[in-house]
Amino acid sequence: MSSRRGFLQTFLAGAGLFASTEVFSAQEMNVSPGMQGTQPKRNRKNEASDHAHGIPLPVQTPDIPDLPFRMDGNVKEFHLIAEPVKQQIVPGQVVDLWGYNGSAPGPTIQITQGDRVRIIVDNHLPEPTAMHWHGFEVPYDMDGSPGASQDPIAPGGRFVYEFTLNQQGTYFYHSHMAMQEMMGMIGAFIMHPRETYKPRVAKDFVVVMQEYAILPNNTVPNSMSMEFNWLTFNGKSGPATTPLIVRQGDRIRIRLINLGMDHHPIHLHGHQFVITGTEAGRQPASNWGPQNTALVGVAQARDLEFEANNPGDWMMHCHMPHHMMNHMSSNVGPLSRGLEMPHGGVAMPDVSKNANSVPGFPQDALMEGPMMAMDKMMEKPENYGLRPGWSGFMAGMMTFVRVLPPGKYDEIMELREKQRDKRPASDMPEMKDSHE
Ligand SMILES: [Cu+2]
Repeated sequence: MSSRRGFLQTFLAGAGLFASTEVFSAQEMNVSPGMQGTQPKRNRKNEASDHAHGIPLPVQTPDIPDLPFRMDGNVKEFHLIAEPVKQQIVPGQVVDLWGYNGSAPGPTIQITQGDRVRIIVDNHLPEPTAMHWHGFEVPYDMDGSPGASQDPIAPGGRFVYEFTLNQQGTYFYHSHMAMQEMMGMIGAFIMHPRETYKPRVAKDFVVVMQEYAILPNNTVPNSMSMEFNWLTFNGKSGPATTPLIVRQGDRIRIRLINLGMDHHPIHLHGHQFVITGTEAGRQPASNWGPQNTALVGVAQARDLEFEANNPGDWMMHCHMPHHMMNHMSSNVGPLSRGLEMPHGGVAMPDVSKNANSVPGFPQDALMEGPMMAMDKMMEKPENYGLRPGWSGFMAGMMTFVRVLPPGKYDEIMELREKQRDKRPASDMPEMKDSHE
């Protein structure tokens, strides 16, 4: 009966008729209590309404849902389930990760400074876990350090965390079992300030960075590896990352979060930005110097802000060369010359006749370019109007910040609205837009 209620609620939400802040816990969403790693049926309605109360401008996490909550008196109650997930990184590449509530990274949590928060954590993994609240000033017994502040949560077990949060900024939660981190177990935890930051921004985005080493014909990351071949923004690699859509002239915030083995220098084309916050919250304006590349170290966060005054489909990407590729393998060198493409195409029609006699060839010829383009498969409102063939040149930690003149911006927003009505709520990507 609860699942029917959930369906009805989803349906009504999709039709824009459901305005209550009450939402369903994962349990009410018909989650299997077993440990088979089944994903909860996600209640992916437009989460923006959940946050209308008390959060003037909720963040958007492209490709990742928000975690719903319910109010229990004055306590905001969330429910996280640690579990194996099947994550589609790009079309055709579904991998076995560990995450929360069906995704890796897990859903984004949003609260307001001063909130009393309860987070029920269920462990549906086959081994113990513990949830750490990274950088939170909470009582010691709520810290989630296994063996120190608490016993690990046994398989099938539960731990209920509860605390009052007086901080503000870009935070995250993650498993405090090291190898589980490398399987995907992190999620964004945004603490909105009591008083809105100034200058105000029109849009606020979250991008979580992760990396996996997955050998050909495998679906499970090798968590011991130091060489990664799948690099993701919010669980997707280019060209499957969903662009950030912004209106020309608006001030924009992008919150970058990194948990992995590598540091990521994130570069934005066409704009200078300032870093207004770190993993420890808002920084004083006296620290804000102009930059166009933010080095986000392991376990760090950086908030970027900029005036989106330069129209274009600007790339935003990690600048580590190996982090701008998909499925990187050793295909540089003589062995790869003249190989047939795996999807049946003829290799490299667009290289020079004497290519094979040039030392160092091939480098990017096999990995990038028109032959690798899959624009058609990437069709979604956010990609509408990109230059034909664009998808052949996006890989790894790459996305677009599309700074659009008002007319074009409105067009894409309309497309998103239409698609929101059409698609079943269960496979709707995050489509909320709080600008309007
Ligand atoms: Cu990187």
